[in-house]
Amino acid sequence: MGQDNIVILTGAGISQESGLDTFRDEGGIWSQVKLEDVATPEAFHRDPAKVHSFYNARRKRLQESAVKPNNAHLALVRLQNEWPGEVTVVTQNVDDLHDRAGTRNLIHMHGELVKARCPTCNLTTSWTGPLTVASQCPSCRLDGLRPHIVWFGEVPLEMRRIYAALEKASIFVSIGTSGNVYPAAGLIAYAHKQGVERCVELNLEPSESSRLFDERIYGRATDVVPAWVEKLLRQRSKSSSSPS
Ligand code: BV8
Repeated sequence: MGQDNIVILTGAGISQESGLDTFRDEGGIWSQVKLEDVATPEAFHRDPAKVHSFYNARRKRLQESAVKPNNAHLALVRLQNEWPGEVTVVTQNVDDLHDRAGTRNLIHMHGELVKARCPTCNLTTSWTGPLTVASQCPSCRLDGLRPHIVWFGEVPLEMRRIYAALEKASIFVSIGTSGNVYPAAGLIAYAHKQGVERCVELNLEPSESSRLFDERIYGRATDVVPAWVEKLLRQRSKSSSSPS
């Protein structure tokens, strides 16, 4: 049964107004490239240069000055600062906009664009420039470094920590995700199973699992997320000041 904790799942929609493409919207990333060619271990084995070039371009875009955290990212930091319980943010996004906004207790379940990983010694290291087939691991000195990204067919990161956070949450919020990719898309079902009392969807449009949410608010993330945070904090301060 939940305590006064919140788990927030975010997807590409929260970063769209910061200038980053989503995946499945019209003109999104998966309409520009086939995911089988760039986001699977098989693709990396077959053509590492092509996979590097896909992620190098996204890493470069992320570091352009126009790309920065927006008011939705910042509203979640406000919630963390003002909410009395624990607020865990689980992101499917590989961008670093939550980090730059100052989010704490953040889980990057699909990895991070600004890191590289050595498949030989497993070192994960900060990597802001391009990766090539000749990029060497700073620890074991072998080449073959890969982007620190969870590809299709690989197990997402920190799943135990995510499930544990949901087991002691009373609110689950899903923001800017279409609900197509598992296990992230299954977290709403897990939240229900754990008796999470309030499940909220904030998105531009209904997701694949919208019917499972108790509360659904549709609009741009920079509008609906700050407004929802404000409403939640106001409800909270009213209920804590009213006599019991
Ligand atoms: C796993 C790499 C086992 C990172 C990504 C059937 C066949 C084969 C496989 C499967 C199958 N069924 C399930 C699977 C498993 C598979 C899967 O789910 N496939 C799907 C496609 C069917 N999953 C896996 O392989 C995962 N691994 O299952 O391992 C396991 C698991 C647990 C425990 C034990 C074993 C691995 C998944 C790895 C995913 N990696 N890509 C990268 O390059 O970035 S996926 C990719 O999709 C991104 O990472 C992204 O984060 C993720 C989710 O997408 P969204 O964020 O939702 O983005 P999308 O574009 O879809 O939606 C955006 C939404 O925002 C829209 O709704 C839109 O309306 C809204 N929006 C737009 N603008 C705004 C907005 N909202 C608000 N404001 C706006 N301005």
